Amino acid sequence: MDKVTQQQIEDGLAQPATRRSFLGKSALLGLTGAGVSFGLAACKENGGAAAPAASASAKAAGGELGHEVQPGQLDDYYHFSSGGHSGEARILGLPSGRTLRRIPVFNIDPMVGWGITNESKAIMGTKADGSLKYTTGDTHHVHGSYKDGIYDGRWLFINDKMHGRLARIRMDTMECDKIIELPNIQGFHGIFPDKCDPVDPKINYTTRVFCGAEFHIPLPNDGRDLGDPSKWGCLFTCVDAASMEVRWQVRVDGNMDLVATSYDGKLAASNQYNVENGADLASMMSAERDACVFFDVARIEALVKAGKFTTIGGSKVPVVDGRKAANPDAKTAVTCYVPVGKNPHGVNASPDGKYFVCSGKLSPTATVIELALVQKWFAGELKDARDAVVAEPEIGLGPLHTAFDGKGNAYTTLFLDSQIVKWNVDKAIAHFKGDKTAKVVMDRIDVHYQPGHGYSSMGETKEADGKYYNSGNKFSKDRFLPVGPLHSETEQLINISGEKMKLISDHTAYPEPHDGIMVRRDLVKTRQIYHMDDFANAVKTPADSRVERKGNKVSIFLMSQAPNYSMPIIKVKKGDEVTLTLTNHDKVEDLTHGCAIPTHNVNFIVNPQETKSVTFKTDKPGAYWIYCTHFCHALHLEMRSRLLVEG
Ligand code: CUK
Ligand code: CUA
Ligand code: CA
Repeated sequence: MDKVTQQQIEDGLAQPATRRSFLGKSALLGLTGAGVSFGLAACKENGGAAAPAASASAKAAGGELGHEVQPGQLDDYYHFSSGGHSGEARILGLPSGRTLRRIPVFNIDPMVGWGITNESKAIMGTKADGSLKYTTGDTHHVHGSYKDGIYDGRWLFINDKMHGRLARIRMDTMECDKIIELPNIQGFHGIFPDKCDPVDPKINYTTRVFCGAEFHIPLPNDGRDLGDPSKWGCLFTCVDAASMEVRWQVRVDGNMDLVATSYDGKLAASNQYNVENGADLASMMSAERDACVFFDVARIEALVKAGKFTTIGGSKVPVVDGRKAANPDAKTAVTCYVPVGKNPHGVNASPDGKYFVCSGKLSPTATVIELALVQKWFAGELKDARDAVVAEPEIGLGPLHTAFDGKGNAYTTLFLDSQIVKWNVDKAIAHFKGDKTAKVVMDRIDVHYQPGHGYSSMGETKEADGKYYNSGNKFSKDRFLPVGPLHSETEQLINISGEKMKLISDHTAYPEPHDGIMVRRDLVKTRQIYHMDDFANAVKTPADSRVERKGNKVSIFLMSQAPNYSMPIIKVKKGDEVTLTLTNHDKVEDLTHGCAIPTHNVNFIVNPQETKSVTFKTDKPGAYWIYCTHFCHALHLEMRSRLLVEG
C-alpha cells in the first residue's frame, strides 16, 4: 500500500488516519487484478462496527418471548415465504419481521438482473428467439430440504401454480438454480419434499419432491375433450430433488390441493376439495365429504420399475393409475382415499410423525388421520379408509391450515372467524373416542384479518420448538397507514410458548405471501462470496479482458473492481449482437457492482467473484455510459466505461 500523501489528504481523497488511509488514491483508482480491494465494505474489516453474533433471543423485560431485536443483534429465525403472484420468494428475520432479501424466481428483477442475464434466462427457460418463455408466476408454498427430520440448509423448493413449474433455490447463495415445468398438469399448488426414502432408511434426507395438481385438464391437453370435463384428470407428480427431473406421475380421482409427507418416507398425501371432479362451483361443493388421498410411494415406484405405467401425449414420464377403479385391492393399491370434512384446504404433518391434519373450509372441523392406520389400510387390515380418522373436532368457521408446537397442540387458522384456534390433538382423539369431558380447544386469539396459512417455529420438523407462530393474514385494513386502494398484507407474530397465545407484533407483507417456514438460524449456512472457478465464463485476468468480434457478433470480456471496470472504452458497431461478460474481482463480502447500459435495457449486478453475462443488440450509433448501479465505493459514481457504437 502506497503511503497517503499530503496532497491526497488535501484533495479529500484520503484522511491521515488508520483505516481511512485505505482510501488513498492508488487504492481508489487502481485495478490491480490481484484481487484485493478497498471499497466501502472494507470499513467492516478494519475495525468498523461488525455485527455481534449475539442472538436476539428477543426477551422482553419480563423474560418473555418478544419481537424486539436490538440494533446490532440478529434474529433467531429465518422466515422463508412465498410471494404469491409477485412470483418471488422472500426472506425475513423473525421475530423482528425485518425483510432481509427477496429472491426472484418466476419474476423479473432488475436489482439482481434476474430475467435479464443469460444465466438467469437459461434457468427460467427461453423461446427459440432467446426471449423468456414466461415472465410471470404465482408462488404459494416454499419448503426446505430435510435430513434426519429437520432442515439440512441445502435447498428450498417453491411452486408456480400459474404455469405448473417447480423451482429450487440453493440456500448457500439464496438463488434459484433450477426451474422445471411439470407435464400434463395445471394449477400446481401443493408441494412437499420427502424426508426419508420409503425403502432405504439410510437415505434419511430429501431425494423427492411431491407436487399436487388442482385443476382438471384434458389428458393430453391438445384440444381434445374440450366439451366433456368428465374426461379430464389430475396428476400427482414426483420430482427428483437432485436432478430436478420428473420421476413419475399418478392419475387420481378428484383433484389435489396441498401436500404433506410422512417422516418415514412411506406416505405422501394431498387434500382433495373436488372429489366430485366438478367443473363449476356448485358441483365442487356437492359431496358431503371430500378426501385426503394417500400415496404409497414404494408401491408406485415398484410399478414404474416393472413397466406398469402409461404415458400421456408427448411426455415420457411414467404415469401410474391411482384411480379407485384401477385399485380395487388395498393390498396392492397405490392410493388410499380417506374421507374428510367438506372442501378441505390444507394437510399438515404433526412433528411426532403420527398424524396428518386436514381442515374443511365448508366444515367447521379439523380431521386427524393416523398414519399407522393408513398403513394398516394399505396392508388390507383396515376395512374402511374412513377408519383411519381418529378425531374430527369442531374448531371454528373456515379452518384452513394447521401448525404444531411439538407439545401436542395444533394451531389452525380460521379464515371466517379471523382467529387462530389452539387445540390439543390427544384431547381431540379422546373426545372422538367418546370422552365428552375432554377439553379440546385450549385457546383462541383474534387476528387481523382472515388468516390463510399459519406456521410455527420449526413446526414442520421433528424439532418443532413451540416458540413463535406467524399468522399470514389476507386483509389488513386498519393495521397500517393506508397506501391507496391496495393495502399491505399483515403478518402477525404470536408467542405460543405459554398456555395462552399472545399477539406480540404486526409486520407488513407485500402482496401476497401464502405459506412460509420458520427455520432456526443455525441450520442455514450461507456463502460469503462466490468462487470464481465455479463460472466457466469467468474473465480471470487483465489479459482476458478484451473485445472479440466474429462477423457482427461481438464478445466483451470485462472485469470489475472498485471503482473500475477493466476497459474504459469499448467500441462496437451499429447492428452488432453484443454479449458482455462481467466478472467481479472484488473479494470483500458484500462488495457488489452493478452494470447498466442506457437505452439497451441492460441492468444486473455481480457479487464478489461472480460472473454474469448479457446479450443485446446495438441499434443506434452513439456513446453510452456503462455505469455501476450498486453503491460500492466512495467513487461509485465515477465507476463507468464508455460503450461507443459506431455507425
Ligand atoms: S394456499 Cu394460499 S392461504 Cu396456496 Cu397454501 Cu392456503
Ligand atoms: Cu461499482 Cu458501484
Ligand atoms: Ca368438494
